[in-house]
Amino acid sequence: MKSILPINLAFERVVGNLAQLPFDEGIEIAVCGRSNSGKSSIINALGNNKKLAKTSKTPGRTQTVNFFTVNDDPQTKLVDLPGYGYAKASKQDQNNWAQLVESYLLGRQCLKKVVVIMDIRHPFKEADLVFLDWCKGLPINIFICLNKADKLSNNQAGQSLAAAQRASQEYPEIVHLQICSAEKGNGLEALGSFITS
Ligand SMILES: Nc1nc2c(ncn2[C@@H]2O[C@H](COP(=O)(O)OP(=O)(O)O)[C@@H](O)[C@H]2O)c(=O)[nH]1
Ligand SMILES: [Mg+2]
Repeated sequence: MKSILPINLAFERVVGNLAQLPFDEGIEIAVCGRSNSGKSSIINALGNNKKLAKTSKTPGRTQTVNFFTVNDDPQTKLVDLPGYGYAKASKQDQNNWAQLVESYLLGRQCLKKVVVIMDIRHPFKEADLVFLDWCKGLPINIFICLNKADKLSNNQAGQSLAAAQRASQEYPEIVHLQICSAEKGNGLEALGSFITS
């Protein structure tokens, strides 16, 4: 079977607040997750381009939303939302994040799919639940990536997946949980089909 990867992801625009969002049209697929879970690394691995999104060892505080067109279709966009759950972020930064992301999620008609990146060693943390609770009842499908699987044995990864599956029962919008590694590249085909299908 022909691989679905890499996806052609082309940077389209960056916005710093909701007033700058493009028209609410076409299809948007949002990507979010706790800072340091590997969100940028996954986007770069999907696009096979290390320059698409900045990766870092220290969690950043960027509160911007980056748009990428998917496979040259100007009506289909991957939306890189700012990460959450960074313990050292100021209250002000956390409030700004919450306002931006919650308003985007709740107000966006063209948002059809959401990808949540979690570190497989720490899935479904409090900050993830806050985010998933906002998604409750929205007409979207959610795909969960349990990333950094290379840090665990297959057995440990399986246990983490089972625990994550139990936690996900609270969220009917979650359609798939996938063990993956941005570093090794495994598990990304399924994510690629979710994004492009
Ligand atoms: N071992 C391993 N490290 C990863 C993986 N994905 C990301 N990382 C590392 O985790 C750190 C944070 O990654 P980044 O993509 O910047 O996370 P973001 O804050 O969620 O965008 C970086 O040091 C990455 O190299 C993975 O699959 N395996
Ligand atoms: Mg990042």
